Amino acid sequence: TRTPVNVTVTGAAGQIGYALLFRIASGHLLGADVPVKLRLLEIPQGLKAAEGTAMELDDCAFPLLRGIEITDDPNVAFDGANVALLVGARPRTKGMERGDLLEANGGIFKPQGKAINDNAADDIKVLVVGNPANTNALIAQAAAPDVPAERFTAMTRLDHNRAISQLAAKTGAAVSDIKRLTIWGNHSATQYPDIFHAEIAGKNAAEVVNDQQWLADEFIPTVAKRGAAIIEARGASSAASAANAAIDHVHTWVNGTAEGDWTSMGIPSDGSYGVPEGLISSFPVICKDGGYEIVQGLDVNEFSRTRIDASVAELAEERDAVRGLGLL
Ligand code: NAX
Repeated sequence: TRTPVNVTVTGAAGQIGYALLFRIASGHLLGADVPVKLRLLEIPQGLKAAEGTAMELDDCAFPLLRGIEITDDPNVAFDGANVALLVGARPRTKGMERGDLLEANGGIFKPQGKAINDNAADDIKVLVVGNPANTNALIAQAAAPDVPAERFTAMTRLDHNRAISQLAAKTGAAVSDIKRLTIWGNHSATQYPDIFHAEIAGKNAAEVVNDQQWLADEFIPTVAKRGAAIIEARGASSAASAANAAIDHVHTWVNGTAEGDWTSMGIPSDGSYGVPEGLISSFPVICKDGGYEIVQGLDVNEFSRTRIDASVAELAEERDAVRGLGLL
């Protein structure tokens, strides 16, 4: 029998946490044969609700769930962690400037990065979901000098999945026929969903679509502003789809991308495609044997170059702002 994998979830009492924990416990994160132990990190005000969620997890009698621990201490939460899903973050509230938002989140992700550095297992894999996800991941990564930088990743898989769904709807293709889509840059309104290398049932997606105006005026803004559209319709931000994307991200990282396909992950740049080294930016990646590699050699056309550069410039600005706040 396998030793359980320790999975830490922060913001466990939040709405994404509620959609996420049951799928982790039922085996969707790591695999149907992998037992898990859950560690839930919350702030003191969230502990009681997290306990309620833990009671419900117990009531599911999940065969793979080998324990649940709830704490407000990051050192306890990340002790021996193999996978960490950093979901809890400080949302932007009325009157808050961007600098205030980055500072408030620095106050969360810097100590969590240090706690991961000091306590996590050697094979720790970190996914940051809490926004601004790329820059929060950068702050946590910088606070964890003993952990290889590439273990810190930010979630753009929801954007990736949204883009696949929009492309399928436009072309009438099955979702499962769409491969090699890429999200570049920041998980923000500047992100660039790229279909020029994507395939639909083996044919080039941009050629199948053959409609540059739809691409520029509908597809890209629809994907980039989908979060706001969900809030408008639902009265609350994306939760189940975000949890689903977090599951997909880690499952792919651990178990690999399918042959002939790739995925999108926010990862520390190695300088590929002109993205400054160290920025946590979304790239096309192939996952294999528990690691990942950036897909190399893609031809980036003018249309794509402008958009990738704009999103990467925003990431560099965010990095400079948090550096100015002493968070890096
Ligand atoms: P909620 O406000 O429902 O839940 C957040 C939870 O985090 C709360 O229970 C809160 O008590 C807890 N928390 C706050 N600070 C904490 C800390 N220091 N340690 C541990 N827990 C802490 O938000 P929810 O809807 O679950 O969203 C969570 C985050 O995901 C937000 O930052 C949101 O912006 C972000 N999202 C990111 C997405 C992505 O694609 N990367 C998409 C969905 C989502 O918007």
